[in-house]
Amino acid sequence: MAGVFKIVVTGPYNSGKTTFISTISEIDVVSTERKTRGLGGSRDKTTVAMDFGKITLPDDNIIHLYGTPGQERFSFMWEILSEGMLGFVLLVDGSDPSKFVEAKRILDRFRSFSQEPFIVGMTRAELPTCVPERELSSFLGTQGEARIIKCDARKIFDVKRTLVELLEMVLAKIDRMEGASAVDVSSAGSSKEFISPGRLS
Ligand SMILES: Nc1nc2c(ncn2[C@@H]2O[C@H](COP(=O)(O)OP(=O)(O)OP(=O)(O)O)[C@@H](O)[C@H]2O)c(=O)[nH]1
Ligand SMILES: [Mg+2]
Repeated sequence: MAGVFKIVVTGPYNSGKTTFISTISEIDVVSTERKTRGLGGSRDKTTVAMDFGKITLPDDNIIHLYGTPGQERFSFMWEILSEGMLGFVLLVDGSDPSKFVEAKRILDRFRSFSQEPFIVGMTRAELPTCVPERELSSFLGTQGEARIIKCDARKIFDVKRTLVELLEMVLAKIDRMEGASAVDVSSAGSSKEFISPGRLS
């Protein structure tokens, strides 16, 4: 029996969330982009509610990808979109340290309502102003908890690698839960047989 698994992609304004989902989604991304108002820069569109994309694995299992809006004023959507997710990707523009405070604020909010695994994808890593991964990791306080990997949201190889690493963390968590027999893992355990990261590659 096929399953549907949900992954959320979040991060500050302009970090690459919509691009990440569009790069890998097999359907045209269902997007709620609207014209930017007074945010500066050369962009003309920003996500105001959500993005939605879909990946069907060869065995008919499906991953649903939900992208959050980046702007704080739409943050009421974050928890709604995260309901039932297996894990999340936090995308951060590594070339713009002025966005790191916002990235940490988003991460803290997500941790306040979710204990699911997450991975940090550092976008714009090819730019000379990009900081080393360890600098972002220490700013976010994620050392030992979550990996940071360079991820150009425009490149399918990078997007796949990020999702595969996250799914491996999800599987490791399910393994730990199964090890702790006192915990009820009935739903998570049944997920495990489906979400083999190898099926993404
Ligand atoms: N140079 C470079 N550009 C990138 C990279 N990743 C994403 N982008 C670009 O970043 C821009 C913004 O991407 P979006 O996907 O719209 O960002 P977003 O996070 O959805 O933005 P909001 O919805 O407004 O929060 C796009 O032009 C992408 O092509 C990267 O690794 N390097
Ligand atoms: Mg967007």
